[in-house]
Amino acid sequence: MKAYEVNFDGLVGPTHNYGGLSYGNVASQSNSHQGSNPREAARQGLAKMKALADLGFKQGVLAPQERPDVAALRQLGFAGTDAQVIQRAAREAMPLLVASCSASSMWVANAATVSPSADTADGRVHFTAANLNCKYHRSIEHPTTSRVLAAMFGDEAHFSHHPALPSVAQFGDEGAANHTRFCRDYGQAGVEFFVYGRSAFDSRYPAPQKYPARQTLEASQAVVRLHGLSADAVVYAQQNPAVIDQGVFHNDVIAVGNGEVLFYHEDAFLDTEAVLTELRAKLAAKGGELQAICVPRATVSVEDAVRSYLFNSQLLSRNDGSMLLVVPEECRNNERVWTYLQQLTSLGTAVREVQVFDLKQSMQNGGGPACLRLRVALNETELAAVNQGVIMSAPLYETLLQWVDRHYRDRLVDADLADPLLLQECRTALDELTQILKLGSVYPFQRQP
Ligand code: SUG
Repeated sequence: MKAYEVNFDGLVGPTHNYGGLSYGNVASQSNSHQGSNPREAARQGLAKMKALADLGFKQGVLAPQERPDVAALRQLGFAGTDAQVIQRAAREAMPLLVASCSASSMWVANAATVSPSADTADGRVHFTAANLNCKYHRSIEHPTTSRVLAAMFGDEAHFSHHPALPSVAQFGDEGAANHTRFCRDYGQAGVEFFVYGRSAFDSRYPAPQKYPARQTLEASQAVVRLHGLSADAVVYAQQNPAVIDQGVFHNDVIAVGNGEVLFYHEDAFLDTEAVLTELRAKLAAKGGELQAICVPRATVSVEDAVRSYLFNSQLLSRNDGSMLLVVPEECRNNERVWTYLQQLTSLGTAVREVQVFDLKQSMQNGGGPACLRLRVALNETELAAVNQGVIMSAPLYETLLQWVDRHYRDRLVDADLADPLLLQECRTALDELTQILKLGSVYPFQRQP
């Protein structure tokens, strides 16, 4: 049966702002408290979805979350009406209000880890929502993420959903941003590659000195067990702690894979040779041949990789077997990276074309093309079982564009987050969105008695 990789892109929410909330994420830190443009951010994301759908790639959309998260603020002791909760938080603990307003759910590569049915013991597609427990503003995402994923992939004959792992640092889980699947064909059994930053229970593993390692080995192992993956189809690799300390907070900032191709920076992993040997052997046992494309540090430094987000690109398979690399505009603005990219397409690898997208609003918070999408490999039957309301089409694109223009502000600064009207605007917008995408009642405000 034919199978596809479907990219579900996170729709940027109406409170998109630059909160400076992610220590260890260079862009988030350096653009802290600048004014943002939520409308532009959502439009940039939609333009990428539309362009890729027009090129024939299967494309879906993942809804944003209710923000400000008033329930989260109540849990922290702010009481009264919703407006009073927001205003009290603004007066007494602005950083908490900012965190409760983050539109960070747009980076859906962190929403969950997904294993296709060809890899799992029970032949269903498995999803584990990521606890994202390293950052408070992200740790509040997973309950709604789980409801949205269940509303999109509701058919239990084909889809199995696991709640987030225990929300403690020892099981820190950042979802698909640290997970890559290699295969010969999307419908065939493949090899799942789990990259972790540290071990929580074994002090023999080195750890970064400066910035946090968000993903633990133990979290990745738990996901492997939950999804029913067999040992011959799994490879673990430790991310190089030195690159985490240079701002590589997720593996998808330094490597990307698709099909039989791994595109990675020379400094991405610890013990790279052993990792490649294991990947090559396990993929070969599944009938595939690993194509490892290494970018040497002498050509592109880690600093250039972090600035340009060269590796936070989407590697997309075209019908003729070649691949398209989708990169952010920042790659064109970096001379060394752009020179490299111009050579890449003629190196004789599967990568034949590079397309550039302007995603500046998201990039300024450290979210490039790959952060904005969750990949779900589906066969034709599974694809037909997905809630069709979330599959991108020309009419859906037009509807969403008009919806954004109707409801989103074009400028947001910290002071605006204290405006209770913003909460009403968001709820009105999201209520309408759940009807457009046919999601049912997934948001807390829709579920209150
Ligand atoms: O978790 N930024 C996100 C960016 C996530 C990128 N995702 C992947 N690499 N897959 C993060 O650090 C910044 C929010 C702020 O500062 O307002 C933020 O959460």
